[in-house]
Amino acid sequence: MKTKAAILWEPHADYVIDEIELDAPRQGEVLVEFHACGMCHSDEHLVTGDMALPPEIVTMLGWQQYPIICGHEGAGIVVEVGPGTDSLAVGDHVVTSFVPSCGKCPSCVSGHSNLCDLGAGLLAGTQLDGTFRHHTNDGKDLALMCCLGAFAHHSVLNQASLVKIPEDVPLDKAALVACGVTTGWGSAVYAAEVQAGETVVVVGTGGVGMNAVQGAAMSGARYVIAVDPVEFKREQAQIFGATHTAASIGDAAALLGELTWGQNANKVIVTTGEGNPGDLASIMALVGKGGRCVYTSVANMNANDAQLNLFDLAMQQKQLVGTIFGSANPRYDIPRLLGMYQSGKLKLDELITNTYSLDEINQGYQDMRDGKNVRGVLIYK
Ligand code: CXF
Ligand code: ZN
Repeated sequence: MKTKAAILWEPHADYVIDEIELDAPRQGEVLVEFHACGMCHSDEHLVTGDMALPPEIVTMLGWQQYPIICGHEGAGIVVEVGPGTDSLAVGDHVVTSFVPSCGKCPSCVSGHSNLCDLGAGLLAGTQLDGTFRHHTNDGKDLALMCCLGAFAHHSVLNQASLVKIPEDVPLDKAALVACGVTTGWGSAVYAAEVQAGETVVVVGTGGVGMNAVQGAAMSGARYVIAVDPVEFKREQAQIFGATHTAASIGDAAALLGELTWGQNANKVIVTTGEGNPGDLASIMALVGKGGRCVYTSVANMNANDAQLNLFDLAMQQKQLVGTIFGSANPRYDIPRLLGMYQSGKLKLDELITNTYSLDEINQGYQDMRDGKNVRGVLIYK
């Protein structure tokens, strides 16, 4: 079939909106008609090249990175099922999961499906079986971000990459929980294990960080300090439960010192759109004795050097932990978070600053770069 997609032909380029050819779903796959897709900062790493592998590695592995269809925060409806699909049916409402869950590997069966073994293929560009379903009209294969490709009106995806959701949740709100909400909220609740009365700093309050603020406040933190250079985001953070705001890490350090009489933060959660290895030392200085820094941001995948005072790390018994997908279990936590939204306990409506059509995707990403959006959402239907 034909559908419409935003194609990124190479790093540092605009998305090109074009008609594409989509194959029928194969074993365990479904055709999804997307209704909405959030515009996460992680897609931007394909544009900046931060997530670009060296070309010789890509060739050696038989992978493809460009041209690619990005988009990993999608929500839609199943319109066709392929053979052997046992967990989804036509008409099911679904959101994407940017890490698939096979349900069988050691990570999945031990309750860490954000680390599913199928994640090994996230950068391959293909579907999970190593082949392509998406092609240009003149027959060139198109890669997919995280096996998804939600910057398109339709995609063919493996059932392991989809989570069924209740039909009464609006799909534009549901899309947010596919990545940003779950990643941010889980960073606070699971990875940081924020406890009642704690002092929490969230560095970077975009579509992920705003939900770390929300998760920390929900966990009973006494102080939640939102750090962002953009005034609009500092204002918005207060809607999600920030008790204080700071424009920079330096300002946050001064504020923390006053609020805690020098004890500093129990938890620091790093959710900047891009991870900057040069910031690590100043971020770790915000962490108090016995405290924990949770690193959620995506940094350049080829950057290996970061500054860290190892004496301070050991002597103050600090922890530095990474997290993917907020250490959540997509198939458990996505419906759980949507249930909390339906009961009025989780804010989703307030996260959407602007909506765009697929044709307006480049404007939407420019608005993100300009700090105008907590989350921009593409609406297809
Ligand atoms: C990212 C993590 C790296 C792969 C793409 C998705 N997470 C959230 O945006
Ligand atoms: Zn994302």
